[in-house]
Amino acid sequence: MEINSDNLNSTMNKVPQKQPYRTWYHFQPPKHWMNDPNAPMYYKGVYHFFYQHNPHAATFGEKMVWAHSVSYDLINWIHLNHAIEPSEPFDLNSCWSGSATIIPGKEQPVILYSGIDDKKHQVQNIATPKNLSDPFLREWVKHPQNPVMTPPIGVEVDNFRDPSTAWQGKDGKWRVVIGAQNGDEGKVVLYQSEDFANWTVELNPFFASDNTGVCECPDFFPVSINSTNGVDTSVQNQSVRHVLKISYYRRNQDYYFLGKYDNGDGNFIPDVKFIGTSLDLRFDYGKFYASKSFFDHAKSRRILWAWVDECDTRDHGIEKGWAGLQCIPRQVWLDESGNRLMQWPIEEVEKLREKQISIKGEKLVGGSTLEVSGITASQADVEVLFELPEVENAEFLDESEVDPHLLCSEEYVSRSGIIGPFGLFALASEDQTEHTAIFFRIYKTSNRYVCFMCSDQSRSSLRENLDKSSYGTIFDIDPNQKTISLRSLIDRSIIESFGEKGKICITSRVYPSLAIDKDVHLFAFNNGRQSVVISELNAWSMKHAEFDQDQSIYQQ
Ligand code: DQQ
Repeated sequence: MEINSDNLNSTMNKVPQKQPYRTWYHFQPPKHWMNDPNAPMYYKGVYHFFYQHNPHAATFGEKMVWAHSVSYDLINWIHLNHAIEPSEPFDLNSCWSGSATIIPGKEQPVILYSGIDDKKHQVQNIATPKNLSDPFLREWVKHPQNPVMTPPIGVEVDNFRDPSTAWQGKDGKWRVVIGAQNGDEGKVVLYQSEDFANWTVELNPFFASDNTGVCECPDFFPVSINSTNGVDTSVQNQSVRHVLKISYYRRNQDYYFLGKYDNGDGNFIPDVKFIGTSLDLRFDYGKFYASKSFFDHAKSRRILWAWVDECDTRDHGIEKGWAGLQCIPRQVWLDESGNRLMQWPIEEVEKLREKQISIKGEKLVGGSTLEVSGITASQADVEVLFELPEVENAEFLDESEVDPHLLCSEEYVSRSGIIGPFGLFALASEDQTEHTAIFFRIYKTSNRYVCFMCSDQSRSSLRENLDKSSYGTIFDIDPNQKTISLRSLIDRSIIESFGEKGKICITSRVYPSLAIDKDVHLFAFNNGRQSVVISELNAWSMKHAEFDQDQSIYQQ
């Protein structure tokens, strides 16, 4: 088939023309369903991103493939042919999630992925690039020894999946963790190998928790204690701590555990156990699942991706012709306190910033709103620093009676407190009947000061039949704290918000009916009784990222 700009576009755009919810700079496939990020990696100057994809519909499929895209900057992408598709007895019923490991010395990327085999058992397989001199690594070859791992004793045959990036211990052996379940116990199992092809399972689970369902997509990586730089997955020394991330199937949420990884006995000792309350650490308190990180050695940073699902109905997904997208890749590092991770959108996203507006020293008295005009509010990057009144004046909160998620629900944003709620109304209609409120409210408890951060979607759309849950969490603040910061990446149906320079992240998916395209507005607001000051607000319209299709896709 000869390619020209007309038929390229018509082939790409089988989705309906009017697409108010399709994102401009968040990664999406040209059409149909996507979920987990798979095997993100940087290899010889190119970023590779694979993802779970149903190439036939905007719904999860019975034969999932690994779609593949490449980029030079993690923001503009070229979509390639599928890298891995069901074809062999060991993956005939789907190619599910997995990760990449770059073998040092040989400098060869190896993918470990889960196959759903001809008996519908979950097994682990290897794929390697066919031609290392192709900079885009378009073709992948399945290993002759596949499957290289089958469900071990004590693991259900249909709950054994999602190999992590492997790491090399001080003894030179490779190790990898796999998500699993047995009855009520969700677990992460550890395998070891000397040659990356022959793997043996460790009898004791690497990690286990009750009543969480399968521990999907485990991710295990070191973080520097003294630097925001990332480190390679195999690094083990006194200057790092380790992070184990689990995607808990029953909760549909990602949790992470900081801890000590001692290669002497091969155990990971998390600082705390999973307790199932708001005290458990999460990358993101909103819509964010199956995340996966990789070490970007080009810029010495660790980057995190995650699947951001729809909150709309399945039928609307089918009507739109697509479902699912990815968060903007985030740099992740250990907070100075050593007790939590910080996240920030990669700096490359700022290349999309254009028209900028700034507000400085604007007082927001209780009950006021201020329109932030002059930018394209449907696709924007907004950074705001609020100056707080004395936090000593904050109202009292009895923590034993509060669940942050419940408190952040519908009426909370309009209920006036002393300090807050204050923040942004994003993707708002002119009359504010539709808006998503991202906001803070300060309290004092019996022994400390805390801040609530919420993303309230209850007024995000006049449409019914949407999941309009609100998300929120609580974090400590310094009694001498004078300011608090918020950044929101707004992109038509997604708002990713970063509170306190990336300490707390909340992602929302919303589908306004009035606030679309040119009718989208952005406001700052304060519903607290005490005034807060916008010390500084900078907002930019965001350009469209480029999502191109590799022409070789059409040469078949
Ligand atoms: N999605 C994949 C599985 C994984 C789940 C299938 C997590 O491998 O456990 O698409 O979203």
